[in-house]
Amino acid sequence: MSTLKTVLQQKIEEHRPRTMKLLKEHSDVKVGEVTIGQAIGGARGVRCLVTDISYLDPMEGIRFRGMTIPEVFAALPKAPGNDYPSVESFWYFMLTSEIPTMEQAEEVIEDFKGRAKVPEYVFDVLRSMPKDSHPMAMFSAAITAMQRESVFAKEYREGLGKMDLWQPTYEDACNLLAKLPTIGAFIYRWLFKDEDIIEPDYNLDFGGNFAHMMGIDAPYDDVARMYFILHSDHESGNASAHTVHLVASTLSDVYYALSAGINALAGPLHGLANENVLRWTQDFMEKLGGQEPTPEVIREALWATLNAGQVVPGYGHAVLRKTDPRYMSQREFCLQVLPDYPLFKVINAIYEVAPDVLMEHGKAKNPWPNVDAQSGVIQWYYGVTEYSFYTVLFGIGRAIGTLANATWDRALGYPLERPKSLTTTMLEDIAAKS
Ligand code: HAX
Repeated sequence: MSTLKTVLQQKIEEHRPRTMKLLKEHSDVKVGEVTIGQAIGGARGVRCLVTDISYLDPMEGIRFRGMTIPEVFAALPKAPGNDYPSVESFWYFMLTSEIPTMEQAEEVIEDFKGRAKVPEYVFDVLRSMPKDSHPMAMFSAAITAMQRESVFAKEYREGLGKMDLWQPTYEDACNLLAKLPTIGAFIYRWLFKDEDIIEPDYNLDFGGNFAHMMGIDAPYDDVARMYFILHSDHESGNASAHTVHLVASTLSDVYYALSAGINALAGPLHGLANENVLRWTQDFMEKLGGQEPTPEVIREALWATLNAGQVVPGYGHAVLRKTDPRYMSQREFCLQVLPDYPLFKVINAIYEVAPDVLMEHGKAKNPWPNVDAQSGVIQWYYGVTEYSFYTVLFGIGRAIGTLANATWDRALGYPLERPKSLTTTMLEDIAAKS
């Protein structure tokens, strides 16, 4: 067994008694109460999910395994010449909460190379889809198509017991994750580069191979590592993570569960916001026709969007109440690498104005930018200007967190998710008695 799987098994065995004790001795202890506003309003703030892999504080932002984004980037091992850690070392960390040594990270990189080959039929499925298919529909279809590869589905059919289900889930998770860069890059080259596919180079790590198959030189490999890690996880309640958790709780394997999560990510209120930020900004710049994007002109454009009943993409959040540290991390990258890039300047100029406009508008509880407001600029700078592809990049990253969570869900024997619904009349009765 690999070092990662052995350490994971130890961690699981240490953790299980904690969950069992809580369930056995404290099942009736209340964590909170649900209001009528929450029942109708998308369960905002209802505390009914458990994960130890990441936690989102409204004011501080995300912590992965207890560490902030800068701490994670600083602590994980990096290959010589790279500024960002490998996705594989991050995968080790997310699964085990331990910072791997360089050797342990290398072992995962080698392990992934053996799992990375995408079956030929997946490309046939993608090639058969119309060229105006959205890249996210293609990404989701490719993942679903591979369900026949599931070790979990096979071993479950053969009668594997509940407490061992994490093992084939782990195998599926590694097999699936290792293939995603190839699938993503294939979709990109197929749709946008005249089908000029670049074969994988299995000497490279996850991020390096992705950059190679995209056909983009260094430092895009580091950009890819940064991007995938930043987008990996945002605790369990966001729509994509929650969807993966929900679907996997039926003991659907992670091929079904991740493709469902990708479908959730494809919504404009969620991951598609990164596409819409660029669409909005490009439309805006086109309308400017070379005119300087002064604060006044930006204000007008933002108000035009709000007055049309639309949301300003890239701003607001269901949990965060300050600027997203994932936004800040990417902004710092831009300030270092591309401070004078015109698109960055426009995005920055919007950042100077949009929070005030949203506060004046008075609806959004959080007027600050989220991860999606900044990510497209970096892609655009490196030549990935086809913004309908951006959410696929997010999806590859999001797979890391959701697949780690699905593995732990099975390890801890979490049951089928099944909240209870009430009727409107019941709520009216409850309200009348309050
Ligand atoms: N522009 C305009 N109005 C906004 C807004 C924005 N950026 N953000 C919130 N609002 C509005 C909501 O639409 C809502 O209006 P109604 O009362 O008319 O329904 C009101 O403000 C209150 O919403 P909220 O409580 O502040 O926010 P929610 O938890 O309901 O929604 C969203 C959170 C992220 C969906 C929301 O802020 C939004 O639509 N933002 C723009 C889209 C976006 O950037 N999404 C990506 C979020 C990050 C992410 O998940 N990435 O994948």
